[in-house]
Amino acid sequence: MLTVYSDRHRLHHGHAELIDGEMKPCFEMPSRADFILERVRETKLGDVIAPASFGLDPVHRIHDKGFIAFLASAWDEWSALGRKHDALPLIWPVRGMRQDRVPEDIDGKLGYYSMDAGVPLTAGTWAAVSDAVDVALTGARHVREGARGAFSLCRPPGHHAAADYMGGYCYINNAAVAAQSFLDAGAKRVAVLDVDYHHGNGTQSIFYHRSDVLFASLHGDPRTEYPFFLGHADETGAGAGVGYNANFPLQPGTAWTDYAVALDAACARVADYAPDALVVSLGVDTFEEDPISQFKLRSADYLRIGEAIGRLGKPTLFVMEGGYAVAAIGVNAVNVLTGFESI
Ligand code: Q9C
Ligand code: ZN
Repeated sequence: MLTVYSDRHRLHHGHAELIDGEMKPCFEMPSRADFILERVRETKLGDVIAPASFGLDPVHRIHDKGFIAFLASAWDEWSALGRKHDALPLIWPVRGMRQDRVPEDIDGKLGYYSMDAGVPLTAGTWAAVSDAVDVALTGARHVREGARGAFSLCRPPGHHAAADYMGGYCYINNAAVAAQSFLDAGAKRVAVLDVDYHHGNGTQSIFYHRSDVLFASLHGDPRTEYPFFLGHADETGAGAGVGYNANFPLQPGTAWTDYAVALDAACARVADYAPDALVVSLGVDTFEEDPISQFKLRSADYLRIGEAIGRLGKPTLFVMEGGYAVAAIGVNAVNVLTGFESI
């Protein structure tokens, strides 16, 4: 299987995040991609290529133009004030506050265009996130051209980013942009299967009112897990999208036996939908040693996930999302891909 990778991911390296009441080094760090790439090479998964440039048109098919312009200029606006640390939001327009006026000040814009403070903007963030979406689009093109599968080694991840906000380490929704690119090239239906530990609130919200993208997700139950405010089982789509959103919230401590039942159910939904292409939001933060997550999957279980996806028999693009047990992230992510290829 081909891997698409850009070294420019390392231009994004946030300094610290707020966790358990302390500023700690960001869990979403450049070495994550390094370990995955190393494992891709070690296992001889296939060629590794650099992304092509697609420009912003495919990004604007999913994201608000004002939001993307904000991502591109935020660091300059922040650093022009003489600020040296990462840009971080500190106020949000919650219940009853105005959502219809975009502030002119950078502190206001940071809050307007974010859902949490897990998204440091640095001097290199825009370069990294704009390359990550090209990584996703290049993998999608490869699948459109006939590959059975491709791996877009995106960093930073994307599934928490919605049309007009960032959050949860995510800026541009790489998987959603890739899914749309299949539709724009003639696909009638695309499924997104999200196996990251966290609910893909961004992807869900982007496609919630649409029937041309099925979103199916397995994740920690939002009653007790981030992102808390989306990801419940009763979210099944709205308007034209009714019936095209499927959430499988799972309890803390979930190990393979229970996970496999939900995975089979999610895969059955994908199979029923009969998509022309499948995008997998591939997070491996379901691992038992993940430092911020509560599932108990083991490395060998990722082979089984890949096999289940392979049995769907669809042209499949894997888009890297989360996974913070850095030493094991390469083995776990590549196990999904080799499991897929074994079918
Ligand atoms: N107590 C992705 O996996 N913070 N994002 C969680 C844990 C945010 C994860 C706090 C986690 C975001 C792509
Ligand atoms: Zn995650």
